[in-house]
Amino acid sequence: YEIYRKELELEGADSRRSQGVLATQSRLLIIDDDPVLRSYLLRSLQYDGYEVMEASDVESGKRLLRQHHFDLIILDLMMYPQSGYELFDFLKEDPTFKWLPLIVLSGRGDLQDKVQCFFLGADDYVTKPFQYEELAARIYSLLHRNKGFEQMAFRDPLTGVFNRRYMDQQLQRELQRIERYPTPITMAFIDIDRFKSINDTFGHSAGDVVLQGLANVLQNRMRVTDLIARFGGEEFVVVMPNTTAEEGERVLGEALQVVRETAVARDEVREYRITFSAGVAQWREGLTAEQWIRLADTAMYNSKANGRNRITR
Ligand code: GH3
Ligand code: MG
Ligand code: MG
Ligand code: MG
Repeated sequence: YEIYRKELELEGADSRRSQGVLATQSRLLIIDDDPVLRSYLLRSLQYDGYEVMEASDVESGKRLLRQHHFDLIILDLMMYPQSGYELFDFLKEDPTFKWLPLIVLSGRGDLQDKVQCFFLGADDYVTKPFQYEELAARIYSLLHRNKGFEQMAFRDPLTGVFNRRYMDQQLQRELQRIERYPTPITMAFIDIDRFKSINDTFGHSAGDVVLQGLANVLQNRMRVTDLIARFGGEEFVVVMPNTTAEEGERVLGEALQVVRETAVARDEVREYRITFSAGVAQWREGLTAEQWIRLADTAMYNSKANGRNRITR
């Protein structure tokens, strides 16, 4: 193949910077029968920060897809014994792969192939010989857009923290991880005190501002590895990996102290002050996600019963 690659010194530095975080968070799969092209692409993409795996035929591509999570596929069409076309049905039939971004990278450039691939589910089509910079930019664009969709699907639109659906999904993953690598993990269930009176006194949109303000405080106080989700109306859940109940209680106590001492939110008219009640529960062997949540929720109710504005373990 005739492949051009400009030296990555000037423009390359720029594109690497913008790909940066996205690349280090993304795993790509190359399915192509040409070993020279594969190793060239593999090295280039790795250089740009991506994690990359390769397959030389459709069957081993499917195997990798079942074993690992991928963020994008680069697929050749002309391969032996099965052509790249054989992968489309496989992808379409499985809900986990259905929306996986797919770029066809093919030596066949005729209109019919292009049109067919797009209707079969490809997101982009690049013909060989190709320029690496263009392929990399197309990869970036697809991943970037997908990330935006993920944000919309997994985030609570009002506060920007994760939604309950995402939290449920992550809890399952965390519990699987802990079975293999046992470490303490603690959950906090947080409920704003007398929130209804904020709505009743100042209006529903003031209540919304307060919810955003509390979400901000939580995001500032927690570690990046902690998962913060809006569980329901004025209830938040924080999942803290590598954290015991004692540590979790202390962290939540510090957050509550900040909330008490400062206004969590302000609008044109006033500043809003609140407190919350929280329950903290460390996961222990045998607990399902639902049971674990119930423990934290029960501890939260004890905080309410004992006068609110406190943390219970
Ligand atoms: P407690 O201290 O016992 O928790 O009292 P509370 O008033 O916080 O509890 P309650 O469950 O009675 O009230 C929760 C209120 O949260 C009721 C509902 O109107 C309000 N709420 C739920 N979701 C939203 C929302 O998205 N925006 C606003 N502004 N209010 C919400
Ligand atoms: Mg080929
Ligand atoms: Mg509530
Ligand atoms: Mg409440």
